[in-house]
Amino acid sequence: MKVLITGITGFVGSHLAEFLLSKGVEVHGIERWRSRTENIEDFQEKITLHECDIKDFHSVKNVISKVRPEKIFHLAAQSFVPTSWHAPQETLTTNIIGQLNIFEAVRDLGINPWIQLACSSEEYGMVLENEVPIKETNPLRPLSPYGVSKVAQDLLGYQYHESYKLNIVRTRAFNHEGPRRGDVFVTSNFAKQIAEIEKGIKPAVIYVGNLEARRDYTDVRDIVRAYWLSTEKCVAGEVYNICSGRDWRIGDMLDYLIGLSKTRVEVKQDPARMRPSDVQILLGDNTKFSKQTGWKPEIPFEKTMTDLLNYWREKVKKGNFLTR
Ligand code: A2R
Repeated sequence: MKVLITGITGFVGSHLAEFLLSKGVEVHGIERWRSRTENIEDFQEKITLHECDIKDFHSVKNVISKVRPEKIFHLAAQSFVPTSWHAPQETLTTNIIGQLNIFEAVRDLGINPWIQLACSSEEYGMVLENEVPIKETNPLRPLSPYGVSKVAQDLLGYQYHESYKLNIVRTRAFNHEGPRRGDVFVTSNFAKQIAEIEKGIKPAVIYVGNLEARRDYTDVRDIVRAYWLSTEKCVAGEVYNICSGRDWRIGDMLDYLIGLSKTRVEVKQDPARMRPSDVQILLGDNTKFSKQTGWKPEIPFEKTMTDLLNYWREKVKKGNFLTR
């Protein structure tokens, strides 16, 4: 089995690569010339990297033509919601046109690999109280350019399956966390701040945004197992929520992290960390995916948070500060 992972240098891609290597799969991935490779450095010699920017059709077609993968896990994206406010055009181009390039390359080459699309719970956007837990049939009311880009990726996947019978499976993952999460994401940002405070290199104050929002968290290692299963057991053209079905208030997640540390910290609101329009609750219903694949999350969120904090403690100890 030969697979291609776009976004292999990122948070999810690196975990997926490790998971697939453990199953004996031949793993290929794409990197850009200035990609940071620290997420994959522990196993880089076991994978094959190809230089490619998904915005460039020729580059995408070249790689797919060379690898001829049986499965493509399409994870490459501008993945950060707040950045999508500052750079909406870049977000839409990378996420939508980048994916279009993959579809068109596959069509041009006359191959039909399974293509898993990393769609997102951010597509649901504004969710009414009586709509939780959210099913796949819920209306999509995205509240950020990122959310809109993911709706477009999702629907483009649907359309290319319907029009050209491409073996596309769409997964809408809710929040996923764990070691290697970029420090712009809230769980990782809090964990990093705590590790820095413990080390004494930052005053004992944690800056926070909206603590009242509620999120459905799953460990990234459960998510990548789900992505694999989606290409093994799901129906092409269909869309599946991947989530734990349990929500956490962000403030409670922060209290849990602080409780893992012996250091006393003060929590302060930072207006710069509030989004122009935030999604108040994202709680998913994973029934469709669980029934189809037998998947359920195995790693408790408490372990995810502990592993994340330990990851940052290690990084801070080495003086190795990852930004994103
Ligand atoms: O920034 P890089 O060069 O390390 O690569 C990132 C890659 N990427 C691209 N690859 C090729 N051409 C591009 N134009 C391009 N733009 C970005 O996507 C990196 O390997 C990956 C993004 O990694 P993270 O930001 O860590 O995202 P994460 O959390 O792994 O999300 C994976 C997927 C995304 O589609 C999200 O939107 C979705 O799951 O939630």
